[in-house]
Amino acid sequence: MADDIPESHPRYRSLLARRLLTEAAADGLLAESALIAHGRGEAFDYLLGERTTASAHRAIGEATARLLAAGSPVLSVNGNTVALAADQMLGCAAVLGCPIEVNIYYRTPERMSALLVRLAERKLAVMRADPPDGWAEGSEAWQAAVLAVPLLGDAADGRIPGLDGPRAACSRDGIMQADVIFVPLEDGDRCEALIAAGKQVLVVDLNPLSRTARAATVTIVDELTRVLEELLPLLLAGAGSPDMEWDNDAILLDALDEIRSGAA
Ligand code: PTJ
Repeated sequence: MADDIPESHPRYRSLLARRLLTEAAADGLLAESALIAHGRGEAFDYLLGERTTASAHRAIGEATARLLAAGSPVLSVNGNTVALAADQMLGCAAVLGCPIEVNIYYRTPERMSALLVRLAERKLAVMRADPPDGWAEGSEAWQAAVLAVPLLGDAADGRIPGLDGPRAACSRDGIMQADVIFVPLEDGDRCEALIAAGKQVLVVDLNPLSRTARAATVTIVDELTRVLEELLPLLLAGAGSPDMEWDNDAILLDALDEIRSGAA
């Protein structure tokens, strides 16, 4: 797919992400503004030093604990997330035994169907691959766990209360009934509506000033693929209990401090 980008290139990860996104755009998976959203993310990542900060590590740990403690977790994916990290999201869903719901802001039947087809294809690839380090139950159990991941979103038989139009559509068996939702690159309105509906919303957003970052229960201010590299092993290892005193504002202030000190 991106064989012509040498791994030794100092900007390998950035070039790879751009390649994955431009290919996904050509395949009809992405919203028209997806590359603008990615560019904004890249700019914040530059300012954060393109690394997972100490407070982001803490937020990833908290998200892990909340996902593992959830009664009914759901991983919500949009176009950018499928393009960048379909395999990692499927791995996390397999470990958690939970659904993945395609829930996109710019909803069209064509994109919904293209994203679900892509996830189904990647599901077969992840099944055939070796289980991740830390999966102790062997290959057959891994294949069964990946196979069992429900891919939701098509039915749109639920609605997120307090939102109008297609962006309110969701799945009754997914987001509608979930208590904890992990949703990278969420829209601010929808994040607020999910919180108002009593759900815990765990987001990944490189912009610590966004409405999503400020509204979420737990905000991981970090780049999505870096987050997932850390989240999967933590889910496999198990984690402590959720912190009932979790101070999300402190995480956002810390990210802003990181940006200020890096720029100084
Ligand atoms: O697939 P759809 O229809 O749901 O549309 C997806 C996009 C991303 C186009 C849509 O949700 C959108 O317009 O998003 P925004 O409002 O531009 O917000 C995207 C946020 O994600 C910005 O704050 C970016 O900084 C951040 N972001 C972008 N890429 C990454 C990221 N955060 C973490 N990791 C990334 N790779």
